[in-house]
Amino acid sequence: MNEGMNVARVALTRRETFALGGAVGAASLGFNAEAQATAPPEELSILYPFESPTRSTRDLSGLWRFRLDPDDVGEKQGWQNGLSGWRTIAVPASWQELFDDARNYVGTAWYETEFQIDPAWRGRALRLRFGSVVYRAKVWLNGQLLGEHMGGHLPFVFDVEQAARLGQANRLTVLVENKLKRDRVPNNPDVPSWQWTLEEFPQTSYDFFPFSGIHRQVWLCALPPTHISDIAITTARSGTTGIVNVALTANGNWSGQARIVISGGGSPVNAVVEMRGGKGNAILRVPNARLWGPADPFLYRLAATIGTAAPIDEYALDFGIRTVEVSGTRLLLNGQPVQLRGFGKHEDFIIHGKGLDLPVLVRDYELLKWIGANSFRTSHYPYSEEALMLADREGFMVIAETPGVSLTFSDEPAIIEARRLQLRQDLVDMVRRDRNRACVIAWSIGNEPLTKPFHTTGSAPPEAVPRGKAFFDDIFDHIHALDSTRPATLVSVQGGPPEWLAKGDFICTNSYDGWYAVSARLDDAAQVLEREITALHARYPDKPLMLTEFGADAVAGMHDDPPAMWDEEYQSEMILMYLQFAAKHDWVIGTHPWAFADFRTSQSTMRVDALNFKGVFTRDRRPKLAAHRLRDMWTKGEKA
Ligand code: GCB
Repeated sequence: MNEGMNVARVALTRRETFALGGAVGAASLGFNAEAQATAPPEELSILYPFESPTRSTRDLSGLWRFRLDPDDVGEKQGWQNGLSGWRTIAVPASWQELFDDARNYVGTAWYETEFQIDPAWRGRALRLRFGSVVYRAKVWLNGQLLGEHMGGHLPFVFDVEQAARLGQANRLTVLVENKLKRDRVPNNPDVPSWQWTLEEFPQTSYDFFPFSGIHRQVWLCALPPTHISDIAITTARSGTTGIVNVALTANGNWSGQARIVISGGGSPVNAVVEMRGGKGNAILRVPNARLWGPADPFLYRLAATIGTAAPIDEYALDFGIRTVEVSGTRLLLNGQPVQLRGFGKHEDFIIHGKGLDLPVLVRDYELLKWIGANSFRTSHYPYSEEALMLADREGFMVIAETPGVSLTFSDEPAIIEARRLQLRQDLVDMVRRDRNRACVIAWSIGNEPLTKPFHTTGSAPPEAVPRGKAFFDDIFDHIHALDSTRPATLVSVQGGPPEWLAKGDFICTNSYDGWYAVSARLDDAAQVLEREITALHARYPDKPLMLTEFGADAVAGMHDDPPAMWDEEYQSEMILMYLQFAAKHDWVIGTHPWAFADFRTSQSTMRVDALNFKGVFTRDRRPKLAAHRLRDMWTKGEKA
């Protein structure tokens, strides 16, 4: 197969919706009319690469070769055929925290590694699965182009059967590029209209560092040629019985018998599924179901097998039985009202940047339990699959957010359309990846959209508000169509156009009275807060409201009395002020102080040491005063 054909095949596979519809997709993926005319092949499976008796997987993480390409000459010079002048990098990790000369670099970089493939894998479906590459990835195996992927934080897969060499060394090359552009999600302004007092370096439209690189594992997977390619589990209750609805997909339009076994509770529950054209459904009833929730995050195991006599493929995963719904101004888990207590977080840590860091993950959940939190939001992008698996086990209720942070609506329609197509594809991938997680109790389609980039001069065009409304109405329709079993929301910013929230199932707002507004005067801030949030509630009186962000920067170790901005006492007082507000209103369904821990952001006059200090833990996870105060309240079960 020649290189051109490979591009079309794989790119269509993963990005078909996005690419066929959009200027960005078509241009960036190098489509031609011929490629579009062929029928798109089947979507490759993005199921997490668990092993089973029929499946083998290898994590290719480790020490790779790395080279910056600031002039974008690598491809022309054939770096995909062998990288010279390289240094060593760790995968997964962000390059900015590793190399001083790349500290603020967001352009093109090349990665290369070599690995062997077991000759016994001949005849199996070979897949290469990337957990997250930020932002654009172009991938070659043994010099053969496999395809491209746009967008960070979500997995993508290539079929490598043609390019792989079994029993020999294989060279994997990845071009990674994270230029901050207007037509991406998140978008960045490339206009030189920054307010001089608010200049940032690197200039982003959002407040976290644009970490770049291969951020999660790269897996090589060997599957049976006919395999289970997707499983969608939804759960309901009828009395004490758990109703488990399973939709099974197999590749190649396979028809035949499948079996599902749910175990882990009392006696196993079985179903036989007749698959037709690659699809099959079963409804299983689990008597006396042990419902998943923060107090008892019980997980069942679902094992699916296709094939009648000898199994053709087996795949198993853990899942929880639970219901989640919005009822009036309440959020109900298993029919009972819940209050969400926790934080907005970041995937961010010293040296690793946004690279998957399992010890930090375990530590963070330990601290969430210590402080009495029951929930968090994956601000401002989808977190690793491991983060959600562990949240399932530990019983944290998660609001899972897209990478749609600080989207703006002052650009020309074609640019906004490119973002809409990217965000729609992100939603498809996020829902496919995470829908079986009990911990995901809601989707957030984005955080703090604005009519124009926050730090720029000039005003937004009058069309910005209606454009944003059409955009978010469409995205809400899309998420509701993809998953009708979870509420969806959009996290607004203090004063953001409230009409953009109209189709959300609950209202989320970030508010910084006492910090960015009414600075230093907490008594006055409390009144403004009361006025603003009750006005937002009055606009949507039939929906619950959640305070998804509020807080103050505090430099650990800085103290004063009376409290003053930047000291630990002030941060603590400001957070308590918001909790007191929440306690007065039964339509407030949750409070997530911003943020869990201090995190890296761009350099600016607003951010000492290029860190956002609103964490109640430091970046290395030591508690500030606010963490102790929250623990006092939350572990006593006070509404907050
Ligand atoms: C916000 C953003 C968050 C920022 C925070 C802040 O509203 O959602 O990403 O980090 O404010 O500290 O300014």
